[in-house]
Amino acid sequence: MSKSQSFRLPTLSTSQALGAGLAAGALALYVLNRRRSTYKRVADNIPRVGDESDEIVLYGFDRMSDVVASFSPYVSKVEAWMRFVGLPYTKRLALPAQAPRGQLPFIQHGDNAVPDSEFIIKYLQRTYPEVDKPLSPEQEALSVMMSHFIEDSLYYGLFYHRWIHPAGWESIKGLVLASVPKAARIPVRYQLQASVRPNMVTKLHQQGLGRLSEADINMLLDEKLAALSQMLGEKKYLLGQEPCVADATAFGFLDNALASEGVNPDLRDMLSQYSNLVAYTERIRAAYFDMEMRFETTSEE
Ligand SMILES: N[C@@H](CCC(=O)N[C@@H](CS)C(=O)NCC(=O)O)C(=O)O
Repeated sequence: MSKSQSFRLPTLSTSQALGAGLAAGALALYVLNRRRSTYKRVADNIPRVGDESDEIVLYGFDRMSDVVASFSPYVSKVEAWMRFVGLPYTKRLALPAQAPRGQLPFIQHGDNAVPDSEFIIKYLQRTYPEVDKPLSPEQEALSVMMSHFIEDSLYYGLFYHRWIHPAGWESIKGLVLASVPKAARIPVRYQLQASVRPNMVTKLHQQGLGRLSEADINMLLDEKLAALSQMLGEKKYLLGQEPCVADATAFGFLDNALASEGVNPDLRDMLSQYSNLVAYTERIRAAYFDMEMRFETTSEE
């Protein structure tokens, strides 16, 4: 065969090339979407109100160490709020896969399973309207804004130090492994390494913070801690003498971050500069978490 007769790719017209490109793109999108279809929108509404005679059972992670309410700041938030208003509950240990929408916390109240800290608190406020002290419309607005500032913004700086920063990751991994039975450590270690950590990295990347340098992440985090510290000032709670939902949120996240273990020391140093936030967290812990009698923790069904 002479060189001039050797195999040559057939040439495509511009419209054929465009069509083939579009078809390949559509196929790639279809395959990617199928692979990422873990996101499920649930059609049913979360229950809004229950029967006040039912027992409240809170499902969440266990305590992270002897001083911290839970591995999950959202679980601590719900626990703190129920303790602020004096609602007795039983806490049972659970994993996210057991939750109605795959996340902890959730409560079981009679026939109602209620997920998501925000929905749980609203549901309990409606079911037990007498327990919570009413706030003025302006205070209510401030409480909503501060809660979301903490959960949706400040949280991601803390998240970086817990899950992404190498020192934080080593500590949290050790704590998680120490909290599971010995026989489960090898599969849990594998799960942490192969799935949990990569998911955390992706989550922070998609949120945006994961694309910044550590110095930039710390600068933003420090600014937010300073803002929260200013909002608290010398007051007992964020809105004055009585704790509100925003205090439950602040406690959940600060307590989790101030844990003596499982925390990157750089973060603890940053937090310790805000002495009013540290004292506030310790005050809430002492006032509401040092008594266990009415708040039974059990891992049994
Ligand atoms: N918006 C939810 C967030 C709860 C949440 O992120 N829970 C985490 C534990 S801290 C979880 O269960 N994650 C498992 C997952 O998302 O797969 C709430 O306020 O309760």
